[in-house]
Amino acid sequence: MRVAAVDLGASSGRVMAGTVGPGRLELDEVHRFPNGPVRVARAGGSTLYWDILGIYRETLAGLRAAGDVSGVGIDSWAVDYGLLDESGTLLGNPVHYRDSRTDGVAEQVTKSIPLRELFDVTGLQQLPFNTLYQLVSERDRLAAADTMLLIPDLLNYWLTGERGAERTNASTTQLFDVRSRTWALDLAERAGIPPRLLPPLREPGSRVGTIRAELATELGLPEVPVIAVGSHDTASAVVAVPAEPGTNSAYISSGTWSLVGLELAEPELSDAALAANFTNEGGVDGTIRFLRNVMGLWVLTETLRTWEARGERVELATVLAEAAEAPALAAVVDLDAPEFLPPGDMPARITAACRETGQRPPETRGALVRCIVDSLALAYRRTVRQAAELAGRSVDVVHVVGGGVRNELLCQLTADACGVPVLAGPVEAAALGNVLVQARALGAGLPDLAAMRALVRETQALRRYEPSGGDWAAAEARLTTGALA
Ligand code: ADP
Ligand code: LRH
Repeated sequence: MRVAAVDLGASSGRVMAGTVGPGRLELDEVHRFPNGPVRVARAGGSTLYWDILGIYRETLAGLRAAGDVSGVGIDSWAVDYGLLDESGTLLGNPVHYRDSRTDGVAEQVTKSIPLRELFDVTGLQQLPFNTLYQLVSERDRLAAADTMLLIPDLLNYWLTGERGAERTNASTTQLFDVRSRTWALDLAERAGIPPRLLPPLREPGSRVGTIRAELATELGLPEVPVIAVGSHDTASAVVAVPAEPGTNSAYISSGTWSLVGLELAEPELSDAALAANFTNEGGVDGTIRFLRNVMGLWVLTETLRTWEARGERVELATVLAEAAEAPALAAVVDLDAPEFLPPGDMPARITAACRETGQRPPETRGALVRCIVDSLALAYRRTVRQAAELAGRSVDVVHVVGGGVRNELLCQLTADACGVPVLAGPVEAAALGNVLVQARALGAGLPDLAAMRALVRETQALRRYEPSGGDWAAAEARLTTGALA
């Protein structure tokens, strides 16, 4: 069986043709295009948008390139959305979650809806850009809107004409009840968000509709079903984490963001989980992703962008090789600090963070990249340990999936920092999870997650990294005490 998986990441979008059969799971990358924020001026400032029409155009180009398939599924980054009016017209361009429109909004909302209550209902971590806060930030404009569609649902609507909200991505909005698995309508109303905006929910694996006939004729696309996959990219990525049943594993979905945590059967809603700012997102087959967002390779990407904007030519492979040669744990910063969220001059922010904690800032490009990678591994260590403790589990192996698998230095340092082996791969976990859920929906067997993961283990190249030491506890102490190395 051959299906098309559209996997839209914050740094690139890709369309894969996936082939599934007994003992067979293959991805053929038929189209890839860059993605990222677009800053546009307005009176008194600027707004950071996604290029949603470009994303749609490239999605269509990818679907054409995929050729003959039996199904199409779309996953993307979470939380962002487009608003439609009653006629289905898009009201304004979707705003990027790194835009400053949500500055201070969470603090305002939690004055009337206490954080403990918000967490109890939704199970979500506090991120300034949760859909709830984005909608509150544009409350005055909501009267004109009829429906809010998350990014994959918006593209599905353009492909099929059907409106709905796939459940795994709906669970990232902070407007979704983690226990009843329905929209938290009361909470929406109290926050001033019209409940009519929240469309009917659909399950991963259900059928969204069929590619519209006009598209099929105009572009030569096959008139095939569009399947609701785990449309949150992290939900799809976790489907393809090749965990062995019966092992104690954690996962890190390492791309623009690093999503670090465990798969649970039930949400973990303790005071300690709230205090540690862990999230309970909904996964495929009713699982819970108990994890925390770590700022991720975004900081490295932005660093390269900053250097390039100054006219320096930098290759990722070159600076990573320099970083591997630079002294280990010379300086570390807390990458989860809010100053690393918006686009901007990351080298300057890292220098400032080192000074604030009494550490000598990195002086070469290699040392600066080493600081980022060491700091990322340190954040992984802290988060894996916290997740295990909060869930009352031990962790004997850490699975790393996503683009970060290609960063061998990061994988080795992750094993060192966590003190357990890392199993790295697959790189394209989200696309594989997307393909697997479609294949099951279209009758390819694969009764459960265990069967899907067994197929991933059987067919995908994985690399094992053994822990090799380092004084990570001392490095961790430097984040808070500011003691010199
Ligand atoms: P997203 O889905 O968020 O767009 P990906 O999972 O595609 O992210 O991961 C992108 C990241 O993977 C890049 O930011 C980069 O740091 C890392 N990466 C990709 N290719 C390589 C490579 N060849 N070597 C090292 N790192 C890589
Ligand atoms: C990763 C991701 C993550 C969200 C973020 C906005 O791509 O979906 O799970 O928190 O984007």
